[in-house]
Order: sequence, then structure tokens, then C-alpha cells
Amino acid sequence: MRAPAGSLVRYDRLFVGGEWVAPLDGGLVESIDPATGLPWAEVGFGGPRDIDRAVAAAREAFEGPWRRMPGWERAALLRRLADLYREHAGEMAVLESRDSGRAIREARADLGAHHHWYQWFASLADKISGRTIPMDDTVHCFTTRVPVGVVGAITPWNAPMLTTTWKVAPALAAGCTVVLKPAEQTPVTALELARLIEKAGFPPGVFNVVPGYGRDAGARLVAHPGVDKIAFTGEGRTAKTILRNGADNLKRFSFELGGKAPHIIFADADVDQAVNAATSSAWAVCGQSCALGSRVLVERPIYDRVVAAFAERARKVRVGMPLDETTHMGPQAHAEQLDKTLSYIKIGRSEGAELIAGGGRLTDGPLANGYFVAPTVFANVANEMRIAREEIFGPVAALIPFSGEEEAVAIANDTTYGLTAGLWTRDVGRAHRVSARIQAGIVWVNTYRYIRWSTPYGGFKASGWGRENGLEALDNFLETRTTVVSTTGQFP
Ligand code: TXE
Repeated sequence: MRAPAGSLVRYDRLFVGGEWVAPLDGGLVESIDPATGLPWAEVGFGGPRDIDRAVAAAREAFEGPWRRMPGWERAALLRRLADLYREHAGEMAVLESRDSGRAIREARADLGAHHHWYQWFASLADKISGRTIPMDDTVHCFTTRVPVGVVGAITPWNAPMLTTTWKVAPALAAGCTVVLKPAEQTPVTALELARLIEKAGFPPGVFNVVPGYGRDAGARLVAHPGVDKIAFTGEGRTAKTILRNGADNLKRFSFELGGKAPHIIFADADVDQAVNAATSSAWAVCGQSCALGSRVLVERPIYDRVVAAFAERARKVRVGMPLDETTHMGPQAHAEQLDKTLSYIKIGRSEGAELIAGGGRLTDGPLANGYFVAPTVFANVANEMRIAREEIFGPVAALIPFSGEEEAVAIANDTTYGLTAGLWTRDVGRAHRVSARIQAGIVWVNTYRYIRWSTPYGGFKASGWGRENGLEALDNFLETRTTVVSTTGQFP
């Protein structure tokens, strides 16, 4: 499955029905290392016929061994997977770093925590239960929670394994089977996950991976009548296409889409802490995360101080090769994202925002051919500007001044998105008052991007449908069946 092919690492097989198979459609596609702009791996991409086989395998497993397996046995398999994941997280972090350009220390910290998701959802797998419903003494009414069926998981390239883990752990815990279609730019770690699932001893067909393009493999998965549910992370526009294409059999959908999070810093905050959080969240994952506080709202009395601190921090970020242990920030994950980020930097300038740090591509020395962008800070941004309204997905912070709570809330909510938000204040009353008015799925107060397996995560408004993580994540993969049994045998 994984073999050196000249200077390229080759992953030429798909994982379908518990076997490593050559694609029927498609063929080998080069995966580009965004730090060099050169291919580093060759990956077998599947197409519609491969999706068809994977869905058939997932259906067979769902109707057969997986449906019959008691929750405690599913839990044991998930625990075994958690142990294997922990063991291999270091190697997988290196592969994710090569494929997506994430700095190795960030990738290692991220992947090093994923086993907790498998452990935590394992602990829920044998506790999925319904309720008894009071009606009257002629009937006994109860509900059962049953798996939704075959899940098509479609993931993006910015945090390939995190977005996969957030879907696969609850889906398997709920008793669903999965066909995973990873992003075309970052397919490698999904195949490594399949190796771990195989090693853990899951029945064939419970988990399948078909790397491929969105327009053929992804589109077929979405339209396939044998798929009961699509769990997707990616762009809002893609989500709308998916909704239309998957409408025929009225599949279930959960969507985790973009964000343009307000990170609000009041003048009474611990400004140093707030700046630490706001700057690190502006540039983490090279700006390519939906959770980042890309709109930094700063109360006027401390505005100049925060602007100066941002500029200073931006200059200190060590941008470099992803596998270098000292690197803070790697390149953009692929060439289109590089172009997108650079184009927004141009837009910000033309809109009249004040560029106070960064502002372009970095091409010095070893960075010459990679997709590196300098950490960029715009001050005096108005919320009407495109750089404050549209998701850039690059290391670009927009600093917006405000006066008082009312204006902070108005600006924070003046967006089509509603995924995450942050606020910094020492006033406990204000913390509760303001956070209660923010239209976002998660609001962090005096902290930021603090997420665990148990924390429900998902968007209001155009940021998505449903919640990942937490007990709520299981709802994505379960149906409720109500049973009413007559105790008298009499009708009515
Ligand atoms: O995402 P797409 P793209 C945002 C971010 C970024 C922009 C574009 O702003 O700059 O989206 O990224 C699959 N049927 N986010 O174009 O297209 C595709 O193969 C089925 C935010 O790469 O949404 C990949 O596996 N599947 C986001 C996945 O969808 C299709 C993370 C995501 O790709 C498909 C990523 C189709 N018709 C980007 N078309 C976040 N929420 O964090 C594509 N795909």
C-alpha cells in the first residue's frame, strides 16, 4: 500500500471492504508538498465506481456484523483504535505536516490529542439509550436510538485528521459505517488511519477510504442512494452544492463551514493575555482554520496599544519549513489558497485598511518555491470591508476599533457567519451579558480555541448545521424510533 516510488512516496491503493484495492476509475495523482511546491507522494485516486464499491461494502457491513455487534464490543474496538492512534500519532503528524504544510509542532500537538476522541466516544458506544414516554395505561411507549446507516464523510485540507476524527469517532460509536473521501490536496493521513482501523480489527467495510476529487468521487458519494448521511467540513458554497445533489433520497446532512470570528478585547481586559490569544489565533494553522479570530475587535482606549503589539508579534513569528522544530508557521496548504490569501491582501489595501505588518509572499532562501505568506495585520479596518466580511483563510488579522458594549455586539454579529467568538474582560457581569448576545456556536471568555472531545462545536447562521464533539455529536449519526405497544390488545 505504502511504498517508495523513486523519490516519491506511493500510496496506490484505496481501502474498500477491508482490502487494499487499485482504483477502478482515476489513477495516480501527485500530492504536492506546499513548502517546496514539488510532489512528495503519489496517491491512487478513485472515482464514481470506486465510491459505488465502497458504499456497497459499507452497506453490507452495516446490515451484517456491525449492526449485530453489541455496543460494548464496538467500544472495545474503538479503544484499540485509540491506543494505536496514540502510538502512531507522531508519524502521522509528520505526514500531515508534509501534505498540508502545518508546522510540525502544531501538527504533533493536534494529532497527539486525537486518541482522546476515540476513547471518549468509545465510552459512549454502549450507553446509547432511549426513554420511556408516559401516555396512558393501555400502551407502553418507548424510544430507541438507532444508527442512521452509511455515512459519507467529506473532509477538507486545512486540518485533515482533526476533521476526520471529529466525524469518524462518533459515527462508529453510534454504530454507523463510513466511507471517507478526504480532500484531494491532503489524502495521505486518511489512508494511514485506514491502516490503524484494519490493525484494530474492525469488520471489513465498516470504514472505507476513497481519495479523489470533489467533483467526481465526492459528488458520487453525495448523490449515492445507498448513503444515508453526509458529514461535511468545507466551504459554504460546496455545502449548498452538496445539499442540492444529495436531495434525491433526502439524506441527513451535517455541515461544519467557515467562520469570521469576532475576537473582542475590552479595555478592562488583561491585555497581555488577550494579545497572546488573539495573535496566536490569527496565525495558527497558517490562518487556515474556521475557528480563528480573524476579526479582532478592540475597544478604543487600548486600540493603539493592541495594534502595536500585533505588529511586533507578527514580525516575531518564525515562518519556515514545516518539519523544522523551530517553525511557528508553515506555508499555505496549496497554490489556490496562496493566491486567495494574496488577493485578499490586495483587496485590503485597495479598501483603505492600514497595513501594519506583513503584506505579501515570502520567498527568501529555502522558502523560495513554497506557498509562504508573511503574518499580516491590517489596522483601522471597517466591518464593511471585504477583508472583514469574507473568509480569507490565510494569516491575515483585521483589527477593528469599537466603543462600548453595544457597538462590540453589533459589529460581532454583523456577519453571515456564526461559528466561534472570543471576548476578553475582567468584568464578570459583562462577560455573561455580552457572551449571551453573541450569535456563535461557541464563545470563549478570557481564553480562545479551547476545545475538547466533550465540547459541542458547530455554527449558527451560515457556519453550518449540527454539532461535532460532545454528546451532541452522536445526534448526527442516530435516528430516534418510537415504539407504542398495546398492553390490552384492544383497538382503539
Ligand atoms: O473547499 P471545498 P476548498 C473554506 C476556506 C477556503 C475555501 C475553499 O475559506 O479558502 O473554503 O476551500 C470536497 N461534492 N474552507 O475549495 O471545495 C473536496 O474534495 C462533494 C473552510 O478546498 O469545500 C474536499 O474534500 N464533495 C473549511 C471538501 O469538499 C466536494 C475548510 C472541501 O472542499 C464537492 C476548508 C462536491 N461537489 C475550506 N466539491 C472549514 N470549515 O474549516 C468539493 N468537495
